[in-house]
Amino acid sequence: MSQRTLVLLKPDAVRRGLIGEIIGRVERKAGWTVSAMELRTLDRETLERHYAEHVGRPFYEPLVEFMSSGPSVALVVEGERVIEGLRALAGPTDPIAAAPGSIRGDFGTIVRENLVHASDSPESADREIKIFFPELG
Ligand code: RTP
Ligand code: MG
Repeated sequence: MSQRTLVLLKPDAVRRGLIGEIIGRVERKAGWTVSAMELRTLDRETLERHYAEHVGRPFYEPLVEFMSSGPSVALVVEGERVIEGLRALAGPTDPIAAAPGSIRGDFGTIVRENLVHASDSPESADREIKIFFPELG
């Protein structure tokens, strides 16, 4: 089933010059295409919507500080089972637990600075795409 997912290349990925490397991995998957893309520094309001489920948790403030510390790249990727596929390509949240071959396993350092975000369900994907690309609603 063809799906859409919202991917963020977080500020650590942009700072470390990994935009091409990460998008290359996405594009090499047969049948997946990038259908929207924008580079911008995310503001608090956008992050509060995006990370609504985490507001009030101990890691929320440091997460927002990090996520607004420089530009991110927001992407919509389309393709067959792309939601599950991009979570697998990213690897587990904690890079220490992420296997080599995954983006977080190959490049991750600490849990907060884990390079990428990918929507975790079709409902999240719809919600998050509206935040970053309202014109795609
Ligand atoms: P994401 O939402 O960014 O795709 O990551 P995820 O689903 O793998 O992880 P999630 O639990 O949604 O956490 C969101 C982001 O918050 C940071 N985090 N820090 N204990 C901590 O310090 C901690 N836990 C989570 C990470 O940047 C994580 O990706
Ligand atoms: Mg998440």
